[in-house]
Order: sequence, then C-alpha cells, then structure tokens
Amino acid sequence: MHFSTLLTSTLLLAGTALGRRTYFKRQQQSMMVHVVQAGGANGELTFSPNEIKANPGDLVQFQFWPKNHSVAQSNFANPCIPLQQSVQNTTSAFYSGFMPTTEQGKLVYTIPVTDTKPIWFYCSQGKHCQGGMVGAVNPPATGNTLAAFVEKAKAAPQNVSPGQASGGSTGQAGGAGSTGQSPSGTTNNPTQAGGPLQSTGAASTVDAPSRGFLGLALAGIGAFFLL
Ligand SMILES: *[C@@H]1O[C@H](CO)[C@@H](O)[C@H](O)[C@H]1NC(C)=O
Ligand SMILES: *[C@@H]1O[C@H](CO)[C@@H](O)[C@H](O)[C@H]1NC(C)=O
Ligand SMILES: [Cu+2]
Repeated sequence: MHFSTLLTSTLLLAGTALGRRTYFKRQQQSMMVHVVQAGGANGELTFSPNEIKANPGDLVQFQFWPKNHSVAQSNFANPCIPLQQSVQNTTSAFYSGFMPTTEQGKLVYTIPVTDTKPIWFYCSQGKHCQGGMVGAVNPPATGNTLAAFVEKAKAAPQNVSPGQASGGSTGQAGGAGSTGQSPSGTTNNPTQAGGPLQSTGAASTVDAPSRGFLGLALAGIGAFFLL
C-alpha cells in the first residue's frame, strides 16, 4: 500500500513534469538509458555497442533482434557461465531468458547500473558466446579488458544458460519465450526495486519519439527506485 501510494505519487509527478521540459532535461543529464542491440538485421552474433560506459543510476536496455538471443551476466573469469554458477551465493545475477522474436524492437530487457564495477554479459544461445556475442558495462581499460574477455569467450569449453546444468547438453534452458527471471531472492518481480526491468511487446509499435519517451519513463522509474 505504501508502495502503491509512492508509485501513484511518482506517476503524478511524472505527469506534471510532462509539460516541464526543464525537468526532463535535468533527468536526461543525470540518468541515461544506454541502448544495446542484441543481434542484428543479418543475424550478427554481437551486442552493439559491446562496451558501455555508464554511471550508477543509469539503465542499460537490450533490444533483441531475431532470432532467439538472450543476455546473461557472467564474470571475467568465466565469460560463458552464469555468474551464479561461477560465484557461490550470488543472488543478483541477471538473465533475460531466451527472446525468440521475428521482429526487432519487440522484446527488450533492461538492467540497472548500481555501481562503477564492471558488469560482464553474454548471450547463452548455442555457441554465440564463443562467437563473440559478449559485452561489458564499464570494463577496465587495462588488465581485464573487454578484448581479453572476448578472447576468453572464444576459448570457452561450453556456453551455459542460467538454470541449465553445465557439463551436459541435455539441460533445459527454459521454455520458449520464457520471461526474464531475476535469480535474486528478494526481487522476484522483475519490475521491482533494483531488479531488472523487462517489458515485452511494449516497444513493438513505438516510433522514434515515443521510444524516447519510453526510455525516459523507464529512467524515471529507475530513478525513483534507485534513490
Ligand atoms: C554460501 O552460503 C552458505 C549457506 O548460507 C554458507 O554456508 C557458505 O559458507 C556460503 N559460501 C560462500 C562462499 O560465501
Ligand atoms: C530459443 O532457444 C532456446 C535455447 O536454445 C530453446 O530452448 C527455445 O526453444 C528457443 N525458442 C524458439 C521459439 O525457438
Ligand atoms: Cu545470441
């Protein structure tokens, strides 16, 4: 109830601010939505851009191209293994689930950036991780660089989806079109505080201007929860 009251206030505030360009300008400067294309028009096995420089409070939104990519969090040491399998007791690693789509822009998955530490990620489909479909938010410029991560990924013995047993090829990778899941024990609802925000379909029909607005709306929600 407290939550919904706050949410209502936020929406009212956002509504009021609609007519106040200065408010939005300020929001835009202090918080950014970094859009990353997952895949591409010609079946590229890439995240583009694959290196994102973001500040705490920013959001990174993955927009999925056909056919069936995913984005999962890993770490530098194990590029193609879910973070929660590499590091014991990890509860906050993100995973979009598989995003089967025939049309770009329909399926998006958004993660919050909460600090300045590197966030490593990969696509868990087939051998996409080995094929170069990896990326990072705020990778170091020296040492554990994105280039080194790409090289490590190339040599990875397997590409594992969260929830899939490593070492075997029979693991279930979640149903087709499975919705994003947050492994976090405290934020089961992906739209809640700090957890990954996901919207499917919402962006399907938006044109460029309203896509901008969607970004701002997301940023507003993110700002509210991250305060
Ligand atoms: C993981 O959690 C279990 C149960 O709380 C604990 O016994 C174990 O020491 C933890 N492991 C690490 C590496 O923190
Ligand atoms: C997407 O890929 C996953 C993993 O390979 C697979 O289990 C799922 O069936 C695929 N979905 C579609 C609609 O092709
Ligand atoms: Cu992929």
